[in-house]
Amino acid sequence: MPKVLIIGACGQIGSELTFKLKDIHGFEQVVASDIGYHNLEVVNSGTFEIVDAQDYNSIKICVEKHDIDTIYLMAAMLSATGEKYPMKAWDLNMNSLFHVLNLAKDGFIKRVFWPSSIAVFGPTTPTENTPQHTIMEPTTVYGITKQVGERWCEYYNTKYGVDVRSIRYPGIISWKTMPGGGTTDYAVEIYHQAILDKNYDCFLSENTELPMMFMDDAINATVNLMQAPSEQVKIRSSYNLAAISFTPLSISEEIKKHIPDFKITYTPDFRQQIADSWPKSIDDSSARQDWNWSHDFNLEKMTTEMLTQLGRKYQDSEINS
Ligand code: AKB
Repeated sequence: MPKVLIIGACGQIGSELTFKLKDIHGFEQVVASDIGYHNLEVVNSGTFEIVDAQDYNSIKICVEKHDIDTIYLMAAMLSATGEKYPMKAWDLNMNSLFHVLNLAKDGFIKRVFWPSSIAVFGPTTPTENTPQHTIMEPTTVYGITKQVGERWCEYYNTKYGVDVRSIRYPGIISWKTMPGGGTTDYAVEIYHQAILDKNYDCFLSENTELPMMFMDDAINATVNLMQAPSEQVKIRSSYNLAAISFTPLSISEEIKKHIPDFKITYTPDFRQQIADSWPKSIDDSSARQDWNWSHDFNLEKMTTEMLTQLGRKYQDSEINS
C-alpha cells in the first residue's frame, strides 16, 4: 500500500482527491496537508499537517515523519490570480515542483503526481481537437509555469528515472469546494448563482468555448493514471485529457431546462483574453489508448448532478442557520 501525501489538500481538486485516496488506500495511508486550515472537512478527516509547498524542508520533514512514498502536488496559483501576481505564481508553481521532483530524485519518495493544464496552450495552438504534441506558446504566467513544469517532469523522468505522472486538466466543475482564481471558474459559479439568484453575470462572452470536466471524472483519471503500470505511462510531460466542451450560452441553456426563469448576462473582463488564448476542444486519444481513460459525465448529466447537489446543500444550510 502506498503512503500518500497530498500537498494543497484544502483546494478544489485536492480536497476531493484526499477523500477518494482515503477510500482507495485506507484512512491511515493518506496524509492531507496545506499551508493553513482552509477546509475543515479535510482538516478533520484524518491526519493533517501544515506544509509549505515552497519550503523543501517543510515537505521533507512531513515525508520522513509519515514514511511517505507518493506525493500529489496540488498546490498552485491559477491563471487569473497568476496574472495579478506573476512573480508569486512563478515562485509557488515552480519551487513546489522542484522540491517534490528533487525529493523523488534523492530517493525520499517513489512517485509524483503533478497537474498540468490546458493553459500550456496559447493563441498559436490549433484550437479544435488540440493534439497531444503541438505548438505551445502560452501567454499567461500560469501557462508558462505549467509548460516549463512539463519539460522538467519529462527531464527528471529521462535523466533520473523519477516516476512522475501528469494530466493537463481542463476546467474542473464540482459542487463540494469552490475553485479559486481560474478562468474556467465561471462554470462553477453559474450553478451556485442559478440556485441562489436565478441570475448570473458571466465574466466571459456567450460564445467562448472551453474544454471542461466534471470533478468525478477528473479524480478517476488521476487515480487511474497513478495506478497504471509504469510501462503504460508513455508520456512523462503531461497527458491531454478531455470530456466536454461548452460555452456560457450552452451551459445556461442546459440550466434553463431545470430552472426555466434563469437569466444570464455577459460582462467580459480580463479573463476573456486568457480564455480566447486556450483551445476549444482537446484530443486525448493518447490517454485513452495508454491507460484506458474514458469520461462519464456529459453536460446534461453534470448539470443535473450540480443542481441537485447544490440544491440540497443550500437547503441544508438554510435549515441549520
Ligand atoms: C484555470 O482556469 O486557470 C484552471 C485551468 C484550466 O487550469 N481551471
